[in-house]
Amino acid sequence: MRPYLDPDEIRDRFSKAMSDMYQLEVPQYGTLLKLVDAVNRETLDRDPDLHARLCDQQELARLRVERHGAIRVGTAKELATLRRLFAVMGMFPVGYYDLSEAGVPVHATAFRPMDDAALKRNPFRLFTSLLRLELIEDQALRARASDILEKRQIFTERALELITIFEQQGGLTDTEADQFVSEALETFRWHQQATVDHATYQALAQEHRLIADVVCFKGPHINHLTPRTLDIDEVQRRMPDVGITPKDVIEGPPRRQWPILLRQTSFKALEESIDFADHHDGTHTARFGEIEQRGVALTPKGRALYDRLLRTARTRTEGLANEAHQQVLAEVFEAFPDDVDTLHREGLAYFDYHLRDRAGLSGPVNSDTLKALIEQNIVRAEPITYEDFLPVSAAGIFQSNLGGRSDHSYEGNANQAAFEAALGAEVTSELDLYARREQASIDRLRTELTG
Ligand code: OOG
Ligand code: NI
Repeated sequence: MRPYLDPDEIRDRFSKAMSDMYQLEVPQYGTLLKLVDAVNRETLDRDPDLHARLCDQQELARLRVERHGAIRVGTAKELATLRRLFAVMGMFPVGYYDLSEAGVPVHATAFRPMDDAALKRNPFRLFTSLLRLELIEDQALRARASDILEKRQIFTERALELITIFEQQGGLTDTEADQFVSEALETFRWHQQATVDHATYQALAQEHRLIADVVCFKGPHINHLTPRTLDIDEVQRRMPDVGITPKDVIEGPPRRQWPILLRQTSFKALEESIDFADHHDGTHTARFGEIEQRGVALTPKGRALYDRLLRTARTRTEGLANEAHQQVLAEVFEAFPDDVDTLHREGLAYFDYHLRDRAGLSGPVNSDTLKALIEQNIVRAEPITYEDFLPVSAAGIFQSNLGGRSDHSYEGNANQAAFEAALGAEVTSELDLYARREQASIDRLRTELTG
C-alpha cells in the first residue's frame, strides 16, 4: 500500500498556505498577526497561572496556528463540492447558522476538524455561507444572479481530480497533497477583475452588498482570517496604534474571569479597486481581518442563559461605543456564574475530566461521586474550548463589513433541511460533539478508577 498523508497534515499545510496568501493580499492582516502575537506574549508573561493552564491543556502549541476564515458561495453544487474538498483535509460540516434572522440572506455551516486529536493538531475551520437567492423578491434580479453563478467554475480541474483520487484511494500521497493544497488555494484567491459589468454589480449590491460579493467574482475569495488572542480588549485598544481601524464593538459575551463561548472583533474591510467587465473602474469592500478569543463551550442550559442575557443587553447597547457597550454587557452578565465550580455544579458548561491522583480510590464514578472527586482534588475538571461560531456575532461581523445594512424582510427563514440538501449531507450538531467528549472523559475516568 502506498503511504498516505494524514488529513490533519494536509489541513495544517493548507491553513499555512492560506495565511501566507492572505498576508500578501491584505498586508494589514500581517500587521494584525504581529500585534496579536505581541499581546499574547505580554498576557502570558503577566499571568503565569494562565500560562500554566494553557500548557497543561496543550493549548499553547496551537495558539499560534489557531485560525478560522470565512467564504461565501452561490450554488448548491459549489457548496457540495466544497464539502468534498474539505473532507480531504479532515474538515466536516458542523452546526447550522441561520443569518436570515439577522437580516443577511445566507445560511451557513463551519467546516472543521471534529475529534480531539485533530483539533489539537490544527483547529483550522472555515465559516462557509450559502447565498439564498430564493430570498430575493425581484424575480428578474434573482434569475440574472442565478444565471451568472451557473456559468462559473470555482475549482481548478486538477483540484477536482485530486478530490476524486482522494475519495477513490482513501488518501493522498505527500506529492499529491502538496499539489492539492496549491490547487485548492486557487479557489480562495482574490480576483481584481469582476465577471460582470458595473451596472449588474450595482443592481445586485443595491439588493444587498453580500449578493454582489458572492455573484460578481470568479470565486469565493477568502474574506478574512482570524488568529486567536488571549486578550481581545487589549488588541482592540491597540489596533489604531498600528494603523488599523477596529470595528466599533467587540461581539459576544463580556470580559470574564472564566471566558465563555467566543468574543470577536475585526478591522474594517478595505475598499479595493475593481476592473469591471465593461472596463468601468469601481470599488468593492469585502476583505478584512478578525481576531477571536475563545472560552468554554456551554451546555444547552448555559447557552439558553447566554442567549437570554445577550437579548437583554442588546436592548440597552444600541449605538453605544465599545467601552459603554462592554460596561452594559458586564452588568447584565453578572447573572452568569463566573467560577468553574458554579459553572460545573449548575451544569452550564462542558468539561473534560482528568484524574489527578488515583491513590486510595476504587469504585464506580457516578455524577455524585464525580462532584466529590473534584472537591477532593482527585479529579480535575478542564473546560472544553468552544470550537464553533455564534450567529448574532457573525451577523455583527457581516454587517460591519457590508455597510451595516440589515434587511428584516429576510427574517424567519431558517431552513436547515434545505441547507443540508444543498450540502449533500447532514451537519453534525456541535452540542452533540461537546456532550460526547465530556461523556468520553467520564468513561475514561471510570476505567481508570476501576481498572
Ligand atoms: C462570515 C462572518 C462570520 C465569524 O467569525 O463569526 C464569521 C462572513 O463575513 O462571511 O466569520
Ligand atoms: Ni470570522
